[in-house]
Amino acid sequence: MLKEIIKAINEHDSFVLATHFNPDGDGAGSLVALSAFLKGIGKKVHAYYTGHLISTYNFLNTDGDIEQYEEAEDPDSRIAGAEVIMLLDANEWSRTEKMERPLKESRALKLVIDHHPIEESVFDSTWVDVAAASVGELIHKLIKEMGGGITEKIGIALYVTILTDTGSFRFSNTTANTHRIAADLIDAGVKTSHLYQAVYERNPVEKVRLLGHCLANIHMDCNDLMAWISVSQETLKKYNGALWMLDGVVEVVRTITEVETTVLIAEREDGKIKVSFRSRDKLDVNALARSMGGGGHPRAAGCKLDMSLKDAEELVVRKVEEALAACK
Ligand SMILES: [Mn+2]
Repeated sequence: MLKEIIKAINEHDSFVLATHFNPDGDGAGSLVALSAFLKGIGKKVHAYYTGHLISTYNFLNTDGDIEQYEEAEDPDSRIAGAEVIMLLDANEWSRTEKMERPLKESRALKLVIDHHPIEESVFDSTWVDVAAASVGELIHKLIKEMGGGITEKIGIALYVTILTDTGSFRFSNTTANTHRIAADLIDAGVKTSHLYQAVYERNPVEKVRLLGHCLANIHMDCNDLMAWISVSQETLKKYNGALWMLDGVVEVVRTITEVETTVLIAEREDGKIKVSFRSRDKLDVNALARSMGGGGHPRAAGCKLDMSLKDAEELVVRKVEEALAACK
């Protein structure tokens, strides 16, 4: 609960913050905002992520507030020595991939701030609010509760968490409170159109060309209730692209009138298959992803499969077919 998070902050001095592998705008923005807030009240903070922070979000990290785990200086001893560890925008250690072991083994107090449904908590305290559109909304509440101010850096980082996790205030997770928080951030000086451009209009041409390829190769299934795209490493190489460039593709596909579910099936560099599910308003894709070892939100979820791209396509289409039949 929030109270326990505040107590932990008041009673301790050294913090390690972490988020999920390949942080998105919410993961990265939440790390930056919370670490700036904690540093501002005199705490020692290290914030780490694994995987790749896409260059889009570099502008959030000009002061190096968040560090790539493998490139950071001695992160394991900092994790081991921290008094408090906070996991943001995730509620399973495995979502941190290579950081899982050091985080688990640390004797720090372990807290979670998240908005994904949680199955079973292995943490000392969790503050999970599935009604929050972004974890940044929760960080905003935490800062306000503790009497903190919204500095320029915190305001920008929090606004990015909301912008990205609500698809610019378009997704069904957008609430009146989301807009109230956004208004507060604007009052604090956030320049909205500038941030919109920084996040959405800094695409390398390869990403836009790859999007063109994806849109030209949409598969329709389940009586047109399902639209899916499959992208191999070979295709990524052909377009000089990378996996992160597929971010946002499923949301474009979901705009097709009759479609309830859209799925992106993509081959990672290590041969594993990344699957992203989106649904419009019926199918619980969190439950669907969980049945394949993943998870997320009811309208946006994902999983990782250890099989060939072809096998993954067959499995996913069959699973979606079953799930759609069950929810009719
Ligand atoms: Mn999030």
